[in-house]
Amino acid sequence: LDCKVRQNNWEDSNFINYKKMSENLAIVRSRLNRPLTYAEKILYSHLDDPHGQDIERGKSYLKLRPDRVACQDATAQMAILQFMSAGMDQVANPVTVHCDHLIVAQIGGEKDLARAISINKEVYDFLSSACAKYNIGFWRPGSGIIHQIILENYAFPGGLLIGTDSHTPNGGGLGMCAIGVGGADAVDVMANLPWELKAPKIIGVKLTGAMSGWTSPKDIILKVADILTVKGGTGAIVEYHGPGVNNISCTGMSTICNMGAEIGATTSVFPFNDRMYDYLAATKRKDIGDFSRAYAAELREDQGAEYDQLIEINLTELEPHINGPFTPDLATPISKFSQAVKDNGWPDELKVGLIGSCTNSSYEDMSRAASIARDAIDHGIKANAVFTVTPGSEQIRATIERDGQLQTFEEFGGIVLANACGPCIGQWDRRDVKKGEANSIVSSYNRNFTGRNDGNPATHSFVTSPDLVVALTIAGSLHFNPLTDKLKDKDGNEFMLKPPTGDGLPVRGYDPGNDTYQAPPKERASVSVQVAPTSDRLQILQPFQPWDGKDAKDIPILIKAQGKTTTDHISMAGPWLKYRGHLDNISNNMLIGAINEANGEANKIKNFTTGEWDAVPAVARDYKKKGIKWVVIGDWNYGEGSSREHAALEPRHLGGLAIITRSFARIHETNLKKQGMLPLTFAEPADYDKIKPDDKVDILCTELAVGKPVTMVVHPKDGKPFDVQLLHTFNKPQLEWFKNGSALNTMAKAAR
Ligand code: MIC
Ligand code: SF4
Repeated sequence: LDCKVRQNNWEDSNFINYKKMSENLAIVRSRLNRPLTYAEKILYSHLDDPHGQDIERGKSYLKLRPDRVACQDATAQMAILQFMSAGMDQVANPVTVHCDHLIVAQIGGEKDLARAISINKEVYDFLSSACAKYNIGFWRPGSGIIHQIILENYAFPGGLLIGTDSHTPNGGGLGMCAIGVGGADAVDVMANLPWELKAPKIIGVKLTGAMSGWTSPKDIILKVADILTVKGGTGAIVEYHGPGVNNISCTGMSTICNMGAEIGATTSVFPFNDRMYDYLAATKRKDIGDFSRAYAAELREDQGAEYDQLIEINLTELEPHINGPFTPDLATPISKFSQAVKDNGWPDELKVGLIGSCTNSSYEDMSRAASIARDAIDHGIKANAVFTVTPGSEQIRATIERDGQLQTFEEFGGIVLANACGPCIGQWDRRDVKKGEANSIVSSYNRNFTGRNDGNPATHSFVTSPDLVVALTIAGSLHFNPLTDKLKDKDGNEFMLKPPTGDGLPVRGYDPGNDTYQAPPKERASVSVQVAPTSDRLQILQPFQPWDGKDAKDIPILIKAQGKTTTDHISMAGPWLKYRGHLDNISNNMLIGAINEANGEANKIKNFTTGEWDAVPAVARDYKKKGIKWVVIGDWNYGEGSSREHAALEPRHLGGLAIITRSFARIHETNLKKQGMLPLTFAEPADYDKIKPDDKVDILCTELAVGKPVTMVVHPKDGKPFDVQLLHTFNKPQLEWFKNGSALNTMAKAAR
């Protein structure tokens, strides 16, 4: 373990430190004296203080030293703007930035990319110069989606990575603990502060048997989402193990870990095995594979390791699934899907099938999908719906172009889009249906919240494997089950599609394609980073005001949000992605998707000072101008979905004090704390129902103390005031964030 192996092929001076990790583990072992799960081993081997750290799953806050940080363009802008206010000359730990979210899908890869580069010039220039200045690796637009690039280049077994995107857990397919965070968390690591995480519980998923036919790795996570639901993974790491693991390709394991974000899990991870070794070798990192083999005993669970919850899935019996619409945990096995479509009145015609994205665009995915498309072409038929392909990276695109899958997709009638997020995040100039028209689309993506893909709340979006997307696209209907149903060939003869086949790794190796990486220059002092004061896309951040030290009395409820309130409802993506570097401008989307309990409508709330109904951001701005603080009331799992800290920065910027819910999604709760907001939960979840949208409340902030509830006095419009107890998860240092106005202010204070 003494030898020096580089973390990746791009950086000369960052090494994998298995020696240090095993020393740390030895210290923790002697203290805990029990078998450890693999996820625990990764975390505890990265402790800042293995001797002194409290370790209790679900309780203690761990202080960790991640190996790396990754940011995508839509979140990096805010992360870098915050880092700049810390006043350091370079990042203290390895960081990369990836341009993937800002490319709108319109006509096809090349043209869409060229247009994006010109429209987003200011932002790309900002990111590229900031990366050059602060010693950050920069992946230019066209390089691919962050998680795919991380898997191909940076992930390694046993490593700890944080990324400013909720699907960062994709790296778990290479045995890495890869965790999604908000930008402010990334800034801590960039500035060499330890990164804090509530010690997760560990959910074990034991896999037995082997998949065959139409079943694919995606079905494992679709099934797990069914079992655990969108909030079942909150505060936990999902750790896969058991004999079935060895039957899944490395990229297949990544698919499973990627979509673990949809159950709220902190991350998901697979133990190191030969499939990972093969992938490392295929991506020119055989030395890492060999090094991991030397350290292999620590790259899996100890015998007898205990899980907080255990799920078993027999892969031999697992059916293909389709999840949705509107929520990723509504799972239906393919054998029951047609009936479910009828029972629920979902539109049965399939309008668009979309494959690719960070979830499912491996060589294996593309090869299997192409085998199905080829089968159709051989029978003289093609796609019966619009069909799009988003390659996850330039390397994948170039390789499938060389090996012919890309041509098959085009022959099949498909459009190959840029190597980017595209329709997955509403970057889709969709023209085939009108807004408001009910219709169905099926993708191999991970999320399907209302309006996410095309901004049309009537679009029924389903997620499944690329295999089923292609099969349904051939049929053009949601009533088709390729396992049992026949299709008609060009002469009207019936035939059945052959189950998909495809290589896990390209036999001829990967083709790297165009060079899309910009390494930071050696001489960086002279690089200047420009933010024009007149820009509508970038804005230098101003520090938030510290807490005034008082209780908040008689303040309004800006909105009582009803039902699911995801980060897409709080800070919508799609067209708004363009303001991700400009806090004041993006604040105009604050909560515009949330449903107001008072009228069942989105973006229509009453301004109590005027009695007028208005848009949410407008009312918030009016309160702010009048010096009135406000709160939001929300339901379960508030802030589910994305890591975007804009969902926390916007309410802070527009004068909010507290967000009070039945429960929070992990990343969003931390984001709120970091920006100096109060995320509070009802001690009695039923109290949510007692609050009416036009009540006023007092928040007794002076009661705030670690482990103690906070009182909210509710003043109903008519009737007597009553008290409600609210809980919080602030620890002592985090309370300083609230008092100082933000984590960043706290950091600045410490530096003074
Ligand atoms: C998403 O899938 O929702 C995103 C867009 O990748 C987000 C990040 C963002 O909002 O910038 C995520 O998942 O964190
Ligand atoms: Fe991009 Fe979609 Fe993946 Fe998010 S889930 S990183 S938007 S491809």
